[in-house]
Amino acid sequence: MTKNKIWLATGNRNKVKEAAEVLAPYGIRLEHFPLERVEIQADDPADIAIYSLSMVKEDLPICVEDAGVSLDRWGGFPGPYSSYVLERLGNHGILKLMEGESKRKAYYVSVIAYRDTSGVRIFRGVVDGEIAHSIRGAHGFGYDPIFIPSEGDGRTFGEMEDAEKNAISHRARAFRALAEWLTQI
Ligand code: ITT
Repeated sequence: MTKNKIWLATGNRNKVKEAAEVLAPYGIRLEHFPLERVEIQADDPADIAIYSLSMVKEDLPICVEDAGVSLDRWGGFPGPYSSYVLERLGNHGILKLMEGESKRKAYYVSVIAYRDTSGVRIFRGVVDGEIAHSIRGAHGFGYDPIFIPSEGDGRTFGEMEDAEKNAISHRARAFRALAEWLTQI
């Protein structure tokens, strides 16, 4: 059941761009399905993604991705509240709350809920890192200018080209897992 075209339902074009670049080498084309997601409140991003996916009634091979950043020092917050926190505080506000804090470990999580005629499947990706002391870089989106991946060279995702972020990002890992599953069956 190899698929060479799938849809990503999202209101965020950056996600589509990043995911499309990851899927292309597998011969899978990604189409944008514009959707302003209504997000339920849940601890597990898989539950949030599955709910959003259930709102899409079209009979297409389609997925929803729920992502977020979690800070160890804050017990995993904001996690599923990442959009809300970014909207209300912005990266400046987060840095202000983190002022003087030496424990800055964080991780990004991406969870994809994918549906086709065989049902719904979940794919996950994680990238570890830490919160920077200042906002750096104009690439990427969201939390990227304050997130320094552990596997990098000290730059934030905001300071990296798309391809560099895609080599190690949570989203790339989740979409590679999806692509491997799609091309193996
Ligand atoms: P959709 O819900 O429409 O897919 P969104 O941007 O709201 O788009 P999420 O709910 O998955 O997506 O993301 C939660 C927040 O985390 C949101 O503020 C994003 O900007 C941020 N975020 C997600 N992935 C990110 C990434 O790779 N880099 C930086 N910030 C990210």
